[in-house]
Amino acid sequence: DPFEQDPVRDPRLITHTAKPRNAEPPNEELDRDFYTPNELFYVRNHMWVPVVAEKEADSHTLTVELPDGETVQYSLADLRKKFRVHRITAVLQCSGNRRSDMTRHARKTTGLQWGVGAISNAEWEGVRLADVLADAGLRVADVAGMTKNQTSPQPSGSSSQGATDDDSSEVTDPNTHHVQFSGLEAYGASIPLSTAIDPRADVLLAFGMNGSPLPRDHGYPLRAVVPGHVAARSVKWLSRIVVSDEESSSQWQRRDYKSFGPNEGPNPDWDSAPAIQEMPITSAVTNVWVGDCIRGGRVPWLGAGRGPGRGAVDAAAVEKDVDSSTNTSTSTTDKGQEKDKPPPLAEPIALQGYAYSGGGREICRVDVSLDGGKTWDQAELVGDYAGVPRGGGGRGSGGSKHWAWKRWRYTGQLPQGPAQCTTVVVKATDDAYNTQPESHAGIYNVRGNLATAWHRVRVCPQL
Ligand code: MTE
Ligand code: MO
Repeated sequence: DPFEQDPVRDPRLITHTAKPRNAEPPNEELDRDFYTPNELFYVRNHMWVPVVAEKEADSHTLTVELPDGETVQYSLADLRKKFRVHRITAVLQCSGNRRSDMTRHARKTTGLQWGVGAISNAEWEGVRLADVLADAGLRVADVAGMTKNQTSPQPSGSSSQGATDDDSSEVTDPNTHHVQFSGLEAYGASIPLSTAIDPRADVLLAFGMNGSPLPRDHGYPLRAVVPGHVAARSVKWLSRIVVSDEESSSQWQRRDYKSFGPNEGPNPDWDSAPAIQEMPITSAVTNVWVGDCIRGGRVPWLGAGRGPGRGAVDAAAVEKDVDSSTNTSTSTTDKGQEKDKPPPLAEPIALQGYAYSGGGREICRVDVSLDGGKTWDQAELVGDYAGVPRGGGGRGSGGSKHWAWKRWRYTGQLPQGPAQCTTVVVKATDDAYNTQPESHAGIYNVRGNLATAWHRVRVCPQL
């Protein structure tokens, strides 16, 4: 049993499959903090977890192969010693995040039926892939082929291990090449070379996560972290990097992580679609409180002195207006029962969730509807991501672009009306004015990738 040595998992994680282990944090833990705690970070494994003993970690070897076939090896200790260490706060999100929504609202999809938790946010510590490739001897001319340039400055004190100009390997156009990553258990994927060498793309070879060594489930002792990209490219247990004029030949590059038209069926022309790289925009409601839950102080950020968002109803005013109401519980499924009872009084409602866009695009606005999308209001964006530019150092420094999620909060009043249940909807907009599609039907694909439609949650206060 190759899974025998898999690590023990936090019991709070919701398990989709045990072997290989695939699990997501429960909604109430998912975005409790800006940084997802390591033991609650979602886990997506295609195979077993390779065993690297602690005492062998420093000698874990990364092999870098250049287009001319030359190889250079770095131990983990070499990486730490030779290169400047960077800390980047970035989300990882599986292309299957929210797939169960697509299944529920459109049609059957194949693959793990993730809820809204195949996404997490962490501060990653590691060295820049661009620095390592340059040190290994990769030289990349600019796209026009005019200048021959090092991809990034050599770190000071660079040892003789790195390549000299004589044994460097030149690529003339970074757009025609790829950087392939392989993990110890045979998983593999690739990214374009142009991303790998872009210092503003912040691609890391990471050994630290939220101030600790990488946990085994997340790639101990070394993984790629490709911010803003589908997490399938952030290869764990990284052991080999190949710079090539071809993408990784793995099924995860050539088939699984692609998306097709709603009509294209289970056997599309795989080569006709590009591999998913930068992620589209998405958002989700993670927590809903109604009525007495709010009055009873169960909303962590109400009463902690944080005001409601733009356009939202002040919590105290809400309380006064609905003092006589006895409504209490909520349901975050859309299977609420319609009961034959008189219309409820307006209830205060509090919501929280996350929004995220790929490619480093910043979330600028989160729209919330309490009536299924007829009327809208804006949520408050939590100010825990300052977007401090590179070099700021420390937690929250974020990196060159907006790689983290934005958490959002909303307080309002449920609409009064004959229906007891209502549908809460959330959608986000990024700095390129990308926003989410209204329905899953229009973006349906058999594999259920990129299920980014408006997130709808049925809320049924019970009398
Ligand atoms: N790397 C290896 N070596 N093996 C894997 O199975 N899964 C990929 C990626 N890297 C995978 C891998 C996928 S599809 C995802 S979504 C992320 O790892 C999940 O990373 P996490 O488990 O740290 O959240
Ligand atoms: Mo994934």
